[in-house]
Amino acid sequence: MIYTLAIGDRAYSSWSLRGWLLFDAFGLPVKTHRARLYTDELATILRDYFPARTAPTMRTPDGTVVAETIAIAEELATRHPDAAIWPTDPHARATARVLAAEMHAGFTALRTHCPMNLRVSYTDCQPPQAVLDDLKRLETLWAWARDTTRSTTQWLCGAYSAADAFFAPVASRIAGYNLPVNIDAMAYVNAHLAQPSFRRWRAMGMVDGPDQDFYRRDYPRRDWPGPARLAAQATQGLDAENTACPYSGEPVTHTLDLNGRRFGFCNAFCRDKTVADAEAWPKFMALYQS
Ligand SMILES: N[C@@H](CCC(=O)N[C@@H](CS)C(=O)NCC(=O)O)C(=O)O
Repeated sequence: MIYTLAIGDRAYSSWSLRGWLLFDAFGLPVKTHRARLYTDELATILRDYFPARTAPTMRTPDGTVVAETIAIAEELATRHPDAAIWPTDPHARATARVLAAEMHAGFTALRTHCPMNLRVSYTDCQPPQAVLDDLKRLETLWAWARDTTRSTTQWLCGAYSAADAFFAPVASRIAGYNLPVNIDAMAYVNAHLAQPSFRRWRAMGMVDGPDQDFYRRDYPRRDWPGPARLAAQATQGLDAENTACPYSGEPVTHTLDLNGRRFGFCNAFCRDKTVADAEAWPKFMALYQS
């Protein structure tokens, strides 16, 4: 038995991203059950997670249901102290908890005006003053955290912690909506865009179902400002360099081309998430570089 996690569309469900990062970024295995938001899928999946009503909700290996992302963080941290989900230093840990709690409860203007959409980036979203105020508060909080914990990493409280996982969707909004923040805050945003677990989630989000109309905006667009993807392309045919899928070991049924070479996978989703961002997937990169 391992953990299971009910999630929404990866491109749009910011709380699901936070919940999943609490596993993937800390080396904890989890099986996801993905529901499409604005359909009855989530309610259907959550019948097995009573009394939860939102994504993410986890079920622990012993069957305990835990909804609310901050509760998931606390429960995983208690059950897996070696994963260092919170910083081990008491001052840094308390600081990280303050940050996660304020993120959990606040930044309503930013969240409302700029709903997370990992599939696009805009040049300008005409942020109202309330959004600019939220951004100033983020600059203040992030600078304070780095200062008070004397963080020497790119993260807020030393090593990547739950506080950073909680801000990953905000970082993606600042990047996606081209929101104005100071140079230190932008460096923190860029650290998130390059963080391996975030890249994996976004790669899956790029191919995880059709676009949702609710998130569509008519702002002018630009390229995603994160690390550039390798120029992989989905293709037909099964004559790949590998006969076994790099992820599952199962026989190849779907292929991609990359730099004149062809690689195979055992299903369309694993092929397509690799096309979306090949460098996000260590098992594929080991094959590519072999
Ligand atoms: N306070 C909750 C918020 C979770 C939440 O609002 N999740 C959204 C998806 S991002 C959801 O489940 N929406 C479906 C609904 O509300 O019916 C948490 O911390 O996990």
